[in-house]
Amino acid sequence: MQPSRDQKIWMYEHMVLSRRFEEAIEKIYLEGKSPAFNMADGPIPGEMHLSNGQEPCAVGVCVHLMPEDVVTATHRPHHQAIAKGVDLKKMAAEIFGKATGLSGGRGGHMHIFDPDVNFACSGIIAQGMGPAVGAALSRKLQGKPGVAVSYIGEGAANQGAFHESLNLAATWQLPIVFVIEDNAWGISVAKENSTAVPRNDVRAAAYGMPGHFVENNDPIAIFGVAGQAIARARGGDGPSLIEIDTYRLAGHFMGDAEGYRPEGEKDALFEKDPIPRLRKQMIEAGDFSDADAARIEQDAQHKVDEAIAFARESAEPAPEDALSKIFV
Ligand SMILES: Cc1ncc(C[n+]2csc(CCOP(=O)(O)OP(=O)(O)O)c2C)c(N)n1
Repeated sequence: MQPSRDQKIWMYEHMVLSRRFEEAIEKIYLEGKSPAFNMADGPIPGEMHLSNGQEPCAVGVCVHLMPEDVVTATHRPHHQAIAKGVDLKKMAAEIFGKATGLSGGRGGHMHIFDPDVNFACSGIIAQGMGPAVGAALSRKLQGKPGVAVSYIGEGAANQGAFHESLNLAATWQLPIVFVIEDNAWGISVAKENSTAVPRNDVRAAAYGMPGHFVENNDPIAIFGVAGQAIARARGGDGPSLIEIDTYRLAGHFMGDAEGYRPEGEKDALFEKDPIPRLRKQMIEAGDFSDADAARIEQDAQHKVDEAIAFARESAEPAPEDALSKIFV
């Protein structure tokens, strides 16, 4: 399955939008933090996990999704949220902890929740898998259209929730696709030190579902494999698992000294940055011109500037409102 020109342009637009958004967040995160990385200070409080480099995993899958489809994402959620169509202004405001944010500023960057586009994420790793299975089950039982996509990192694939979710999804033949973004590191722990098998796609066989592996962080290859898995789910043929070989260009979180990386790893990763790679590939294929690509990049920057301005100008939640929208 190959993407159309329009689909490739959509993927490029959303990869660039995600990258520009995170570049802005990365700069602002450091504002007013004293000492540096004091999580309580500055316009963006709390931890910050950037997904720079992992954008292909978001666009190659979400380009196939409809508004009624559900995505549950991880603690590193910006690329997935942007590809699922979460409102950028409300997401920025949520990250800034503002009253205009998606959850009134109560969730922050690890808890982006947007019922308008059926998107949720969590700071608890593998937490989204059970709710994604539930969303898929509800669609099946109610005879409604829609599939669920559950994103996790390769470290989270060792959680009990992973195995329980795959088992139920296969037992009930649910319309769901599990997507593992293998960025090689779970914080500072290399995959080979946490996981008994080199590739998680083989684990799918234990649950009687197809397992796929996509090499080289390639959005076009991800498009093909994800298209097949999502079509299978939509057609009532049950779940699939996809593991994607990807990489994060940043640390695990803002402030990570990254001493665990072998020397030269970072430089090598930047050399295969998927955004310039796709740009070059699309120009060579005649999908767009250099000027078209530049326009897309300017447009993304403009959207990001607007979203950041909205977040900065929005009011803080009122103190008397602190306990509203909180469920215990
Ligand atoms: C249940 C649970 N245990 C531990 C943590 C702490 N923690 C946060 S991120 C992380 C590593 C996650 O690695 P991976 O799933 O590979 O995702 P990545 O950070 O690489 O995107 C851990 C252990 C957590 N958030 N939730």
